[in-house]
Amino acid sequence: MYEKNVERIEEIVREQNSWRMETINLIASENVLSRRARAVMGSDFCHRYAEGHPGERYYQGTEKIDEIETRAKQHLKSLFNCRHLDVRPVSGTVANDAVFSRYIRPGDIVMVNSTAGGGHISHHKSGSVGKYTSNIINFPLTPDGFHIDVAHTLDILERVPVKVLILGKSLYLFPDPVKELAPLCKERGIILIYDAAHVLGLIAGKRFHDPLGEGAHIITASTHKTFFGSQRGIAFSNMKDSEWALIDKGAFPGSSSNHHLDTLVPLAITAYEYLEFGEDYADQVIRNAKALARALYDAGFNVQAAQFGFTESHQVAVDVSELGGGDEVARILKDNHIILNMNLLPHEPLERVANPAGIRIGVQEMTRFGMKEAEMKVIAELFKKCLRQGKYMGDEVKDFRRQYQIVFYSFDEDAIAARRPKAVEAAQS
Ligand code: DSN
Repeated sequence: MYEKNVERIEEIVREQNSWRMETINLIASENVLSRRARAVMGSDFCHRYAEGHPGERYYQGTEKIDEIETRAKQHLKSLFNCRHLDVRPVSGTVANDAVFSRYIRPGDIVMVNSTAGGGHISHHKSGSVGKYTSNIINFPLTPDGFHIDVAHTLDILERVPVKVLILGKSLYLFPDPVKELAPLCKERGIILIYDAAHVLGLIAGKRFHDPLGEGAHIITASTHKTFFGSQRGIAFSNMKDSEWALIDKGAFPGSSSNHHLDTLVPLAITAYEYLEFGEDYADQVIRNAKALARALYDAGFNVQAAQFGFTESHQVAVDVSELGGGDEVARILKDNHIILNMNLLPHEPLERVANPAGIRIGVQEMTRFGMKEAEMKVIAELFKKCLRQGKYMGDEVKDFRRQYQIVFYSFDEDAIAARRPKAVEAAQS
């Protein structure tokens, strides 16, 4: 009786798979797995449990996942140059909760990036931090809105007994000031947490700043934004073993029991891809973001932070209020097969959240599909035709995107073949 419904679900998945390969995806929090990483999902591991740590499980039959988890941890630790790392949180928000629950008590004062300033929902009253305290204050921003005002922040920290700072955010153009704030945090015993969800792949590729090296106490992140892994979370630190034991308990049993082995397996593959290709990829991501920002600016768009070179990350922020606002613009672009999201800009009131002035653009996924600076110019031209000239460009977008189907920075066969120098190909034919 319900078989037709099953067929419809299967059909929707097929539709999604082919439609997404014909869109230009610029959602800043997404990325794609390589074919080889994706192919290991749906194995027997999708049925299994493995609480605890490799070799110290609460279930029998975990030897195989023990080896995979051990390898994933070992290589992620070397990428992030840290002593402790937990791969068990099943998302970035779960990683945040595992950590916040250890440090924040009722009444504690926590300082975060505001929502309009780009802060993540889990840092706020309605999210994870709000479960533990309601004393949440925002970092003051410089007039451009994309930087924390360091002098003002240090002044607040001198006067107000802040217990925890949470740096890192979701609208993230320039590195937050870890090295400027860490010395005072150390002196005062303030816990400096850095949420690297958006920029993990740039940190691993050594093309952003190094928040752990600069003095952050602990890093949390999701593993699927600029870092092109499966959808999971991690936490890592160089803290003392005795303190890490608390975080360990925060991850399990504090915020999860089984840790979804099916998505852990591709993450182990991604770690190897990153060790081999991460620096080249991160380099190209940042080049592409700068190139797209410049091309949009030259096409007449109100690209933010022009005076600072637009961006140092994978993101570009554009004020589109003169074109109807973020909601309207994101819808027009979607109708043309270009996918991104509306975004509050710094200094906008929260009431504008349903149609904010901004759009947020991330270039990491298109970079993984092999696009470079020249392609960013094409994308800016498509924006101009859709948004400034009111033309339907959907067919052109699809034709353009169909040329970029290989997932680069991977060990996929087609990526390897495409990288091979022409002379080698000629010699083999
Ligand atoms: N809110 C997501 C984003 O940045 O898109 C992250 O969880």
